[in-house]
Amino acid sequence: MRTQVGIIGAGPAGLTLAMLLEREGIECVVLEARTREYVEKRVRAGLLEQNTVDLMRRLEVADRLDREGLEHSGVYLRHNGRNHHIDMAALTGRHITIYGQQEVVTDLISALLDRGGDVRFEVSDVELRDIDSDRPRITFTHAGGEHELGCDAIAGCDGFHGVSRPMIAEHLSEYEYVYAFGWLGILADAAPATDELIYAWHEQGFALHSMRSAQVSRLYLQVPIEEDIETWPDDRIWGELRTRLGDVNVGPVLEKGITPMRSFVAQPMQHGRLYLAGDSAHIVPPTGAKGLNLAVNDVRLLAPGLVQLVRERRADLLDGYSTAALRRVWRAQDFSNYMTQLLHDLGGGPFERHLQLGRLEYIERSEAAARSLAENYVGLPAEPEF
Ligand code: RFL
Ligand code: PHB
Repeated sequence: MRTQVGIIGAGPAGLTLAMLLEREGIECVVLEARTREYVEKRVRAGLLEQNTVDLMRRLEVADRLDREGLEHSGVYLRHNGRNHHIDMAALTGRHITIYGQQEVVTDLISALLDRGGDVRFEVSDVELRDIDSDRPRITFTHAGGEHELGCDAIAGCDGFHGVSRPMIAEHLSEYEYVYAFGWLGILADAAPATDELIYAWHEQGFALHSMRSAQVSRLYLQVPIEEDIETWPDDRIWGELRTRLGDVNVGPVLEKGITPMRSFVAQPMQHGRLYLAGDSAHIVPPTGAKGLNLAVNDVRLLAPGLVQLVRERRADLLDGYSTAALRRVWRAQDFSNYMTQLLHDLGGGPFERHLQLGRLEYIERSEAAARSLAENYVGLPAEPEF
């Protein structure tokens, strides 16, 4: 088999890249380890930056997003029992949109398949070969048979635990910070008790009130790292959410899980004819809501380079890919780390906690401080695509 671009992973990065290439008439094949059903149900991110929404509109995959997405103008920061509204639309002129990652993934898959795109689910034994040459290959198993896919370039969009990054690890520098806590997240069949997201500082730890629709809430609690989910029956979760967030509406828990928190960057995001995008190259703690948005931005910058390589057999745009993408990655790393350190119990004792309260009050009192937070949260304007 031959194609022009081989894409590993059908998450937001891989699927958005496939759409960008499809629109330019570039052939690609997406190889995904999981089933279609699994990737369309995997509950993860929920907050889209304006840049991400704009790109989905440009790709003409935003009909449902425009109908069902909840456009928000800001968030609340909560401490000492009161909510303070940060009006991000007023401060930046830009909005944020709540729309589940699995909905984005579902929309992208159906648009790709409608347009004759080639997405293979349930592939295994994926191996990348000859990436130092102009004829890289991917070997994999699918539907019981062994296959080989030759291509001009490979996009490693296979997430943090994928096979792409380890392939080129010896050529990369890796930077990592692991936090001493995680997030216990639930999806609940209960109307959100708030009109905008609430990010709460609390003596007992951070909590976040998010949502997926007018009927479904998404809620998170800071918990110690390696906490056993079995020690968190629903009653305990609701009790703790009420303590940290004030009023919450209780309902059946549809999903629950614990996510570790990590900051990670591998750079450069390319070697030979392999280009990394999204979580395969970088992870941010979810407090800044940046992971999905960064993944989408990476491939926005990668696509023109791949188009040039296929059409003109030149790689000057691709050569600049990593540098261009990393600019936003490090900005998002700093912001995500800042939001995490502002709101969580970091274990440093009362002095540290008072500093956090001092910072929160500064954001409440200073428009400059609020604007700085807001422009990072909604996302700085997209960098030009070469
Ligand atoms: P993904 O989504 O992990 O997709 C990678 C895909 O590759 C497949 N795969 C393979 N396929 C073939 N062969 C292999 N060997 C493979 N190995 C892996 C996987 O099955 C998968 O389908 O990476 P991508 O596309 O880079 O997208 C990144 C985002 O998923 C991630 O950054 C966000 O979910 C992070 N995140 C958030 N981001 C936001 O922008 N806003 C948020 O509000 C937000 N909240 C969150 C989050 C992540 C969370 N968790 C669970 C990690 C909240 C949480 C709780
Ligand atoms: C979510 O809705 O899942 C969500 C929202 C904001 C975040 C993280 C997660 O910062």
